[in-house]
Amino acid sequence: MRQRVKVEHYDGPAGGWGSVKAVASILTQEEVAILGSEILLKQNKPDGFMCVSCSWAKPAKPHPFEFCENGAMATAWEVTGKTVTPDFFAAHTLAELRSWSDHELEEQGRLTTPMRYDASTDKYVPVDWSTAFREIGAELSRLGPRSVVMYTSGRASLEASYMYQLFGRMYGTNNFPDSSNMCHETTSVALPEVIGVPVGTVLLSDFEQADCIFFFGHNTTTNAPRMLHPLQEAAQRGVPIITFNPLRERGLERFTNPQNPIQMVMGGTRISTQYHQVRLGGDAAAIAGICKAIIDADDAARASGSPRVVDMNFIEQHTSGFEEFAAFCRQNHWNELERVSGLSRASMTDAANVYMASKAVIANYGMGITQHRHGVETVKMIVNLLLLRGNIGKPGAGISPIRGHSNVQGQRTVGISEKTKLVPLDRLAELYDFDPPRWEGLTTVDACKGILKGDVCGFVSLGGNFLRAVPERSLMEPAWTGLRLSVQIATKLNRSHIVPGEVTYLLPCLGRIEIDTQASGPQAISMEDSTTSIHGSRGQREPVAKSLLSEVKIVAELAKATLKANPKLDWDTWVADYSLVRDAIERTYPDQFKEFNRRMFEPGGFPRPLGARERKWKTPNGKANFTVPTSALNPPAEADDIYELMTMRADGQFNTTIYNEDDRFRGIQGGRYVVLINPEDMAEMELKSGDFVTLSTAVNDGVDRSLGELQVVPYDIPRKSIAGYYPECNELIPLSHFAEGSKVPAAKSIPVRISKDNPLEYVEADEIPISVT
Ligand SMILES: Nc1nc2c(c(=O)[nH]1)N[C@H]1C(S)=C(S)[C@@H](COP(=O)(O)OP(=O)(O)OC[C@H]3O[C@@H](n4cnc5c(=O)[nH]c(N)nc54)[C@H](O)[C@@H]3O)O[C@H]1N2
Ligand SMILES: Nc1nc2c(c(=O)[nH]1)N[C@H]1C(S)=C(S)[C@@H](COP(=O)(O)OP(=O)(O)OC[C@H]3O[C@@H](n4cnc5c(=O)[nH]c(N)nc54)[C@H](O)[C@@H]3O)O[C@H]1N2
Ligand SMILES: [Mo]
Repeated sequence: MRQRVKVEHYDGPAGGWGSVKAVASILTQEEVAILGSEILLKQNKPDGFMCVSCSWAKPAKPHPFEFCENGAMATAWEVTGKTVTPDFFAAHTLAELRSWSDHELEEQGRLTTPMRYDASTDKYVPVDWSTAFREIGAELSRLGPRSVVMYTSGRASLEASYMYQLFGRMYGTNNFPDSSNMCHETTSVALPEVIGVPVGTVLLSDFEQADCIFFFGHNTTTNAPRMLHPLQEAAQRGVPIITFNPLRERGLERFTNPQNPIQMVMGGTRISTQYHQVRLGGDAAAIAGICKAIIDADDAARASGSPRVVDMNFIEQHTSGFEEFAAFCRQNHWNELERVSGLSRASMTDAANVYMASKAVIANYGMGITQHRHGVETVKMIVNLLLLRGNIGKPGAGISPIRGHSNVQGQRTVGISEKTKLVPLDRLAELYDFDPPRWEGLTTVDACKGILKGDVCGFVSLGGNFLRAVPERSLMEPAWTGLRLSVQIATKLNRSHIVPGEVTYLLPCLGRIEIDTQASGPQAISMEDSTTSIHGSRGQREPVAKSLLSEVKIVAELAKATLKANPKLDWDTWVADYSLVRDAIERTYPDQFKEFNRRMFEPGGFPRPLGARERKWKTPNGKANFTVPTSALNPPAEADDIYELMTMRADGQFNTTIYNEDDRFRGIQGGRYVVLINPEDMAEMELKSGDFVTLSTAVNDGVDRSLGELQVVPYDIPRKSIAGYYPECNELIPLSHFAEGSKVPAAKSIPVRISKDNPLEYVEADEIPISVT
């Protein structure tokens, strides 16, 4: 029996009084009212700590409160006074804990003590650190390195990540999937082929110079709220902001800066000047339409002898493939582009007209692009659009993939990758005198396949909640118990910890906001934001428990317990002084991390050099490449009864961490088992608001995937597109359903059928006052 969810239309802007109230309430909930608010003043400041929530850039001149509602929630969640002690584990079997919700598990507080699973009682029992390291080392030594996966979630520092990948490579594995494999890997695969870098090209300063900004598939409102500040400034300068999203996301419509009293009274700034509610997966077609309008205008200009619309100087000097792409644009038919994008020709032409009138354009995008079967080609379509008018490698312009986790991009930079070509293996071999493995490692999807087949026997997790974040839950959870070894390095209890393997350890670590004291004194760590800028971060708070170790220390001890001694590398001196790890990173990547230790606290961070930013294209042909999509532009399903489901984040969550059950800006409160459907589709299916339905995945591969008791919420969403929440809906995603080329699970386009449940009993949600009207 599920609690009935409360649905009310939210009319307020993003930010505003609602944000202030939400911050106050999370500080109270996590029992950090006084301390927490002091801590918040240090958030994202050059002398403070870098937020543990999103990866958005940190300005050189921060606001007095350089944090957002969601960043404050993430901070409170980490510095909470609540703790999970051995008594807690003595009181609950894992079977019992598996019946708890994601929220209930993490809400218990911070993990404090290393624990080992005891199968005879089905409980975790305390273990001392040295025994844990010794036993894990022995297990790893027995397992073949190819059968071990070393996962990373994008929060660990550059220092811990560099050491982790070095440990793994010395052990003999390249199996380094990380959360990026479920996230922006699509970007990391698409961009190198077309512009020669795996990351975005914009800097924060470009937002001040742009005269047009595009947004594809990102919910900035909750997932990178601080980005609303530069957007608001741009909007106030009159910069057109053109958004493509099936949902009308609040922050991309209106934003009130909660730090500005006048705005708080006046009601905020309009953000998007055009808002196009594209069909799920319809972006490639929408961009093809915009490009068609541009090429048509350019053809007309050429015919009449007027100045060209496309930037021919740039195209001739810097690119390849323009003529083929232009031919592709001419040959597409408007009625087909309209059908596939779900937009009118007029909408696509409106966007094209603004684009053509602009001199410096930024294109931002998020999971609404990367988590689709054709995600790689859609990213390349965004690049095509930018290249037409030379909008890469000049001030105010560029491509801006908005990364997820606060250091996910940086981890890839320092060698966490299953793709050997992205890692300087020769350099590592030379520096540390060993033979790194040369075979390609496992992606997240391949790691899951290996676990299902029994080829993967050991799983080490540096943070994250792998089992809850991946597709195919109904097969993955039973298979997980077949692991010989599961080692979970974590701050908070989650589902991946309570589905045990044969030998299972739960190792609690310091969070980024905590003071990390080693032999040489308190240590700083570093990370890279979405705009390739590197920032130092210093812990501010005494650790919640004395027994916690830092991630750097845990990785070093695991390495020492597993590997033979290496005269070129002394793990203990690195642990004693993290600046030595940064020196090692600099030696490995001398161009990227020049004078790392000296520069790491520069206000605004120091940007890594990036070829594409200087129009140096490190592609095989030395050019920026226009590409023609090889697949059809992702047309909708033929069958009438198949809907496309996207699984998305709510306001009250950070990935699998569920702070609360509300999605404030979408007006949904008190529950997450909902499905958002267009009212006309509802009428056709004879569904009423509040009915309960079951979704079943429409893939015929012999596996039955369905999820019932989802409450129907009528919503302004294109027809045949529906929406539910991640991670609740993850069991509907087949493992084989991923982006071609990048293997990112296609979590935004799951083909499903909808059937009505029998009338259910339900309870009303508690009366929760709606925060802003
Ligand atoms: N507070 C908070 N911050 C976070 C996170 C969090 O969970 N909470 N997660 C972090 C992480 S790891 C990541 S990767 C990012 C995720 O941030 P987002 O990239 O915003 O991810 P989602 O919330 O999944 O939302 C995807 C957005 O894409 C839209 N969308 C879905 N399908 C399509 C489509 O086909 N076309 C278009 N144009 N739009 C589409 C959805 O309506 C939604 O607005 O945020 C990071 N920041
Ligand atoms: N259906 C669907 N599935 C998705 C997505 C989607 O949009 N839809 N999004 C995908 C995306 S973009 C991502 S990035 C992945 C996220 O996948 P993960 O990164 O694996 O998951 P998180 O929920 O971010 O991990 C939360 C856990 O990290 C641990 N943790 C937090 N801070 C620290 C720390 O400082 N150190 C350590 N060691 N541990 C810490 C805590 O124990 C917490 O429970 O999920 C993916 N899965
Ligand atoms: Mo992500």
